[in-house]
Amino acid sequence: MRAALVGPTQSGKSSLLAAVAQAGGSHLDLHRPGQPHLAVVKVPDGRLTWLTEHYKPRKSTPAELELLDVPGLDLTDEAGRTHAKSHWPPLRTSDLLIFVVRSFAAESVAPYRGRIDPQADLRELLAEMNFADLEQATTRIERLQAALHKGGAKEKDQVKELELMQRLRQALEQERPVAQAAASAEEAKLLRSFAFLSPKPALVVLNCSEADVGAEGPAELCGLPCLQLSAEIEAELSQLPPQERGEFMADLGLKALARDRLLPLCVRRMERVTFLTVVGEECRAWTVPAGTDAVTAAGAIHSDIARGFIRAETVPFEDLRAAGDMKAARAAGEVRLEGKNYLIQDGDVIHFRFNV
Ligand SMILES: Nc1nc2c(ncn2[C@@H]2O[C@H](COP(=O)(O)OP(=O)(O)OP(=O)(O)O)[C@@H](O)[C@H]2O)c(=O)[nH]1
Ligand SMILES: [Mg+2]
Repeated sequence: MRAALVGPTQSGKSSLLAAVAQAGGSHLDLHRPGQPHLAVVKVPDGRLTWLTEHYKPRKSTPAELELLDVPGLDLTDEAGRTHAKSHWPPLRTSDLLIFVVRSFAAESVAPYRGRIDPQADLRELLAEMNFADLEQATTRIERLQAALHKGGAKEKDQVKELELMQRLRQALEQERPVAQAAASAEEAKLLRSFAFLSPKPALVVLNCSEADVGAEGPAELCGLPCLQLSAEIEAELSQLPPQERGEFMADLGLKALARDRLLPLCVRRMERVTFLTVVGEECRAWTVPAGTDAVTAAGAIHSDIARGFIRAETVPFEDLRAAGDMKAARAAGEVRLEGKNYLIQDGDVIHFRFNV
């Protein structure tokens, strides 16, 4: 799971990355020559916390998420835009884009384009993603046309792909969703293989000034879910010992840290579900794409468990908590025996039975 922080210059991306990583005690890698900063962060999950307190295992392993901090995009001139393109590859390999725009004003931090307008900044970023896809599609169309001109054994496939790319280009020009260009599941798969930017799941962080901390902020910006927070305040909070954070947060009217608000939302936006396991001395949270079946989920743990799959003993976390423990949940008939084709639901606590 990988998410990338993307935004105009000086919007607060690096401050946010540092805050989220430090608050969770995660490693922050700022020295990756030629590559964006990276933090591998632990996704906070109250269900895992409950299981850990209940079972007291030696090890408690949360799901992890890679956060990339891409250098700010300066799209105000051609040189900036050319440079911005060098950042597309890490965005293409990300599963989620987090657009960071600012509404804070500070004399020492020059605003992008000389004005504070987060909505306009976001519109510009979205248009740039669309434009990057348009360029990619156009390049592909030109290559296919050149190849068709020469003829060859792959001609039939190339004609089909050309038609798809032309439909795609039309969709992008009309600002329609990329997925609409695909006429079949096969075409949808081919489109996905190009890792276009505009169809990626996304959310917005609105980096606000200190005065707005604790206020709700808009729920959406340009149709994307939006979290309002102050990267600077969060960075300060993350440097405090955890036991001292509560008082400061109460003063600021903050109910939760950026880390606790942002990371679970990232997982949801990536359309992934979390299941939990308690095996031996370890409680662990795993995430898989929504719609994953039990045998595939078992394979995410170990290929042997998928190969020797017998059944998945499954109980929804809330039912387990209500029952008090596994024994009581079993007695109440809450623990189901599911087969290979069962689709994993968010919050399932699963014990895989297998035989190899
Ligand atoms: N007042 C205020 N300043 C902030 C806030 N967030 C970041 N800053 C300051 O703004 C400057 C830029 O912050 P960064 O986190 O480096 O921004 P960035 O988006 O990573 O910048 P680039 O990578 O250069 O695009 C720093 O001096 C921060 O201290 C905020 O919420 N309030
Ligand atoms: Mg930065």
